[in-house]
Amino acid sequence: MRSACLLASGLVLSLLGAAAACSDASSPASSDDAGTETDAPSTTLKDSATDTAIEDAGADVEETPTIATEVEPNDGKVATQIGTMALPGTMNGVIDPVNDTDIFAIKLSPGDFWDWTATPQSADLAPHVIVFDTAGGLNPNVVGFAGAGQPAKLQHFVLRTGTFVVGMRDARNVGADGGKGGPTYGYALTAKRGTAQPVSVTFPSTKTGKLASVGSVDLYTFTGTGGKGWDIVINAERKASPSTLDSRLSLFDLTAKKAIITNDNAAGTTDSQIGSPDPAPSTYMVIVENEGKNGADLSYEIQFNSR
Ligand SMILES: [Ca+2]
Ligand SMILES: [Ca+2]
Ligand SMILES: [Ca+2]
Repeated sequence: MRSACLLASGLVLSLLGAAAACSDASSPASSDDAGTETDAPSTTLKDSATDTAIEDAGADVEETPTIATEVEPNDGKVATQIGTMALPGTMNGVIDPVNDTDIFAIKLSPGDFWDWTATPQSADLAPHVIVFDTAGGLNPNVVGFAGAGQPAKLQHFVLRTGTFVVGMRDARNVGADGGKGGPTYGYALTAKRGTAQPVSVTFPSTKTGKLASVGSVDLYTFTGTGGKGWDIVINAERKASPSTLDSRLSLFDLTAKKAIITNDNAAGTTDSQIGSPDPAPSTYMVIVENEGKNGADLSYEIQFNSR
């Protein structure tokens, strides 16, 4: 049901709800052109204390990382209480007092690939980082987390325009007031441009893979399918030796710089599947993500099937 997938529009609802990404389970790839996207009005969220001169640096401009320190209140409960983080860069903050949330507006563009790392400053913090679209569009939430004292990794291939924020919490406070936080719960949250290194595939073929962490993605790329319709199928829960990966699968047109489709779950499974009867000839990126919380075994098989 599509409506159940849309993110709540309120910041707090979006954050706490961590709603599932939108599924267009059986739609052909050519049909997903929902017109709900808007450019992020970032200037309305600007925090002068952390503003910098390189806010609008594009990929073709040399980007100097910005180092900043959070300014409270930034819990995101109202729109004026959101910080700003310039990318690439590092935000230094503290989960303090207990159950603190730190929310920063960020500017992302379709086709961007960002590597996030949330490094705790002591063994107290179990870092949890989330990037989501407060406009309630079709961008799925992306999440990375780690145990106390360990760095949390998050890779984010940006699918669509949106009004994005990044949020920091203690993982044990997510979904409930876990009572974690205090002056020793400091973190350094860093965003760098990642280097997409997709595996080239042709149809038909089958690959196996394993995400490096709960917040990691795997990337595949293909150019055209010889005019044939196709299906891309993940088997994780359904593979002979089931894994704990709860996959999400997206398709992005690298030539048009445009997201085509995202699927969380095919019918009757947490595995994902996308397809098209009449693909446009172009070069595509296939993004395999994890939407689950169980990182015990993130292995999977991915089939690239011709119709
Ligand atoms: Ca804080
Ligand atoms: Ca805060
Ligand atoms: Ca899934």
